[in-house]
Amino acid sequence: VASKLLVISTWDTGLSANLGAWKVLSQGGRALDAVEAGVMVTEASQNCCVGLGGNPDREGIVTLDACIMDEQFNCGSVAALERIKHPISVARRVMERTPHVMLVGEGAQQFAVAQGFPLEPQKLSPDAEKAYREWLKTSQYKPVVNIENSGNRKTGPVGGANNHDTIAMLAQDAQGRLSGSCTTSGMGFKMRGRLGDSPLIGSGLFVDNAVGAAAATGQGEDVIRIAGAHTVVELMRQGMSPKVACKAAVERIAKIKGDKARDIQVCFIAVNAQGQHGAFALQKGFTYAVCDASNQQQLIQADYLL
Ligand code: SD4
Repeated sequence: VASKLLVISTWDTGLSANLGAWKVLSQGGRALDAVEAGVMVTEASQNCCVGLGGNPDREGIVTLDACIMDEQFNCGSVAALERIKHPISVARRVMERTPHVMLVGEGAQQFAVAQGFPLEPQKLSPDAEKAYREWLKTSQYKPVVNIENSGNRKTGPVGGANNHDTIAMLAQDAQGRLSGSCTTSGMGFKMRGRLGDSPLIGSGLFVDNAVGAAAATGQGEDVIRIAGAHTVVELMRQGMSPKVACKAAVERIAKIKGDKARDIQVCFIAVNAQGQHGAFALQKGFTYAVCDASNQQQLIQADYLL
């Protein structure tokens, strides 16, 4: 069976990221190169939840998390990385040029600089600066559901603007190779040192070429609790479709959270080895972007549980 060229990614800004990935895929490139190039588009944009334009931690410092995984279980990850524009590319270097899978904090930054990545100024974007000042007034840690698709960093969904994103991306190339990437500034105003699911292989991202690939976005703590992306892939291995597997993982989290499920958002996207894709979210408002030969620009409203 000829494999299906495909790239899918989270939230509305997945559309422009997918185009970046599609350039690679449509020229016969490798899925791994596509998922790196794709999310670099989002990392370079001024965005509330990805890259150096993202919201800072409670101390006012932007710390970035990213990971990448290919079709042969090679994987690389960086976490709590500061002042580097493209954490996804550093994650790939960790994968390809070190004996390790994960580098964090200062060590990750030293490695990035040694690899030739420029150290950017430690400075908040104007939007992040504003959001941080606003946050300091109450200093309350309260994640906003669907802030990624909101036009407003502070108050959450307002519809319309849709200019924010935390991005996870999955792709299949012409040779049937699956790869995935995930990159984020993490939950805004997190405790210093906090990591979410996004840099964790098996939680934010997992790829098993024989079965499929999955990735997560939303409240990282609750994705980690069930090793989310790995769970979705294992459910596909048991025969579930991508969407049904995503739904089962969301249901597992909802059951654990009980009444508190309404306070959070978690979302999964998945692709199987046959090139079928699907997604599911805990709450309304999660979108994912799909790009394939027939639909170069498709944004899908994911179904949800609550
Ligand atoms: C985190 N999962 O740091 C990330 C945040 C996210 O869309 O995905 N937001 O918990």
